[in-house]
Amino acid sequence: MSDLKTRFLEVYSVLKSELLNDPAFEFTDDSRQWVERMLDYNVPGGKLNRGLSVIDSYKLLKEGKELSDDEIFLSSALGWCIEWLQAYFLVLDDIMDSSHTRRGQPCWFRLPKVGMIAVNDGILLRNHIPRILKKHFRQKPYYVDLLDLFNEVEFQTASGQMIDLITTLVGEKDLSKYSLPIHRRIVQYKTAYYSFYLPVACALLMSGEDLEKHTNVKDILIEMGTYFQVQDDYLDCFGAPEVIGKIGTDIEDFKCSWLVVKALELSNEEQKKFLHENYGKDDPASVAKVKELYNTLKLQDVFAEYESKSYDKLIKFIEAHPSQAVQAVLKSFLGKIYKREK
Ligand code: DMA
Ligand code: MG
Ligand code: MG
Ligand code: MG
Repeated sequence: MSDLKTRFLEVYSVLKSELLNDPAFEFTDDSRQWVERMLDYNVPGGKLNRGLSVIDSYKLLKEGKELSDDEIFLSSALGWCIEWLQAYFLVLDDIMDSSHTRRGQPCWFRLPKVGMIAVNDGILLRNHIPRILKKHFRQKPYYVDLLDLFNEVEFQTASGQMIDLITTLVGEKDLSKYSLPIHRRIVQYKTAYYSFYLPVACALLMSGEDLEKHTNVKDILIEMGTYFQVQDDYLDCFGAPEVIGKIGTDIEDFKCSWLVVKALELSNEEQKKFLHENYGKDDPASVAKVKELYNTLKLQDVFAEYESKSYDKLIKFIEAHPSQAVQAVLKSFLGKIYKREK
């Protein structure tokens, strides 16, 4: 494991133990154990890309200068706030998407002892973020901006989740309303802001930058986040569950996935009818039929082409940016996700 990742994980232990001894609540042994198990189950088990990229980005913004212990701790703490935000959204997302597994284990709400307590655990995860920020950033000149940033991005993400969910309303299942612009709107809000803009924005604030001056960086990151969620949609169907750690449910859930939008674009009338008949049904035979059509339409090739085109487009965008340090941040981010399999 890289040194930075080891340090990052050490910061998790520190933050966890602070939260488990938060004087604002009188913990009992039972409640402390519950929160500890809930955190360990939901917060650190992912790829940690979002969290680690705060430290990476901060380092690149400092033009490679060695970071002090304090700077490593603070950028890691911000990274963990994003991982906490992600854990909060995922715990609730898995309930709403009726998912079964996440990060190679059953979804939290699927554990017999947990069930709908997971809803409150999600709320608790969300509440831990301002606790962490207050403890470690209260005296910083950028504290208010940090709080504001997390609030803005959370609002955008929750709104994205809302449009993701209301497009699939039972009783109004109508594939003909699905299109690329609708897909784009959903994924920008539900994924791109918190996964791509937020880590870099945290690093910029820590470096003393004014976020208002970096709208072009934001635009590039939103574009990158859109590409990332198209990959997620692709992997939901074509990824290996043992590699991505989750079993796809987009077809069953009638999601406005990039794949179904492309399938609709490429289908003839007969294939469209077939898709209307089988998409959004929670039975394995219908799911298999949809996947069969995806194969007939060669969606894997269509995706491969989209992927390389997106990459070229993003590189061009990035290279048009005036700052070499910012270019390095963005390229490092893109390098981590290009052709990802998980
Ligand atoms: C999830 O989109 C977005 C958020 C904000 C959690 P998704 O349901 O496609 O994610 P996953 O495939 O990981 O369940
Ligand atoms: Mg989901
Ligand atoms: Mg979802
Ligand atoms: Mg998905």
